[in-house]
Amino acid sequence: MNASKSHRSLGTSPACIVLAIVTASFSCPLARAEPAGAAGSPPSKPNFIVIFTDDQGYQDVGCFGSPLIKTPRLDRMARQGRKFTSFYAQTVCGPSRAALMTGCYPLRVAKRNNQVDVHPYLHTKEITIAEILKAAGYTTACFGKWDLAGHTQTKFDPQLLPSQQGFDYFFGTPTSNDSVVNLLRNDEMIEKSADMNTLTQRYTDEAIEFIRANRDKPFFVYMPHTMPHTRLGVSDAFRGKSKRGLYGDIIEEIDACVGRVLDTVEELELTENTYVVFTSDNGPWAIKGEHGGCALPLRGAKTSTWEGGLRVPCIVWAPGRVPAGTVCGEVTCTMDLLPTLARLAGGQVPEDRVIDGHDITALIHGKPGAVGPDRPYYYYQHTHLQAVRSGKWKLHLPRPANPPWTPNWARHIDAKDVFDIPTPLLFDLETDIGERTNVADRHPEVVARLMQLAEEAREDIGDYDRAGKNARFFDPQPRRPDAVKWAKE
Ligand SMILES: [Ca+2]
Repeated sequence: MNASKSHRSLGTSPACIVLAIVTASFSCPLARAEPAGAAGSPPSKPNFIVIFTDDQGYQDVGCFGSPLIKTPRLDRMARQGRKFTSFYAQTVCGPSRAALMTGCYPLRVAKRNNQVDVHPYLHTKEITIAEILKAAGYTTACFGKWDLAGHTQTKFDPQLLPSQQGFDYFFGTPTSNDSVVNLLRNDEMIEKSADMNTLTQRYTDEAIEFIRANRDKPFFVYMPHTMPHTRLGVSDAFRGKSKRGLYGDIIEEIDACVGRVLDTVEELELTENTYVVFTSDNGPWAIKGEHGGCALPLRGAKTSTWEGGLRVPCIVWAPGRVPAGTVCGEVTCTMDLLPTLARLAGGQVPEDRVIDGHDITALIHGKPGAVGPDRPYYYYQHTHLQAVRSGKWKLHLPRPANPPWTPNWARHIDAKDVFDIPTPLLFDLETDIGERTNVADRHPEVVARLMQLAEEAREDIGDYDRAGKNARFFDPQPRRPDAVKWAKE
């Protein structure tokens, strides 16, 4: 009998956006402090569901302030769970997935042939969150957009698909929907040019089917939605229904699909043994106008290292474990999920390599007095370190408006957010979340401290013109030829 069936049912309401990790009981020493199952039930590991939308802006959830988009399920998820308001992803799709999968800055992780493409070819010798959970006894599945085997719908590397990176099951697409979406089941192409209007529901259908089939064993379900990345598509049931155009329709459909997942968790009586996490891979593609999202009150958008580029909405739901209706403003990030889920699962975080993420279990569980990890947060745009955050302070490093060593990202954001930065800019994010008032002149000691932190990152992780000493290279080819090129100039 499923141990979770003896757990108290949560009630009737489904949640909002959830990254759900379903937990059962733990057998490892680290987990002994966790709540035990009901009397007589064997310990079990929690389940995890991570829902990762594409290009959804910081404001594009009702409970994160959207004035027009209705997200009743995500809002309820937040009322039953915990909002994270200083949660960071990366500035674009591929690197953001590399960070989530490995718990590391994208520039640190190994790529095929040591090349740093804009969208990584994630090396199979990297250890993914799925591999860690699989080794801990989990059944693992990915439903949606992978984007770590090549940013192409046809010429991707089959050796780098989810099946080679720790996932038992895959239903989804190799990369973004810029052109078409081809669908794979495991390693087999099953459908070309799929109807994008159907994707949100189809990924959800398949994920729910998987959850039902695996309800009696610990599972990790990763749902990287294709939407709301353009080209936009929505089912007829949601088309024209929102007050925010097609983009709003799509968010409202995603919201409903999050609700379907949460309803399934509740129906299967897995509520008290599942963590659901909902978040986005980067900021909104604002230049798409009505087809893009919104990051207000943050500055900037997707591709930029302004807050709007990579600070994303995040909700964690696990009734009975995560305190209902609470908010955490500590600096947290997608990289933290790997060590956190590993801890909750009784899994092993790799010890033979640097992992940037921290275990934020205490923050997720709302442990009294818990504070964020003592670490700086680094803002990379592709290979370029552009800013650093420490506590409430964020420092933008000097740089040209559109550095020649990165892609032409400037065309992706509002022109007023693109300018030369000849001297460091310092912002107090607690009082100035929109990064409007440069206070560098008033706090030279803070500027100096953050400049030093940036230098440490350059040495450790790297920058556009140097390979970091702890960046990983597993192949015989030259290391970071792009860095060699720019270091010479
Ligand atoms: Ca994206």
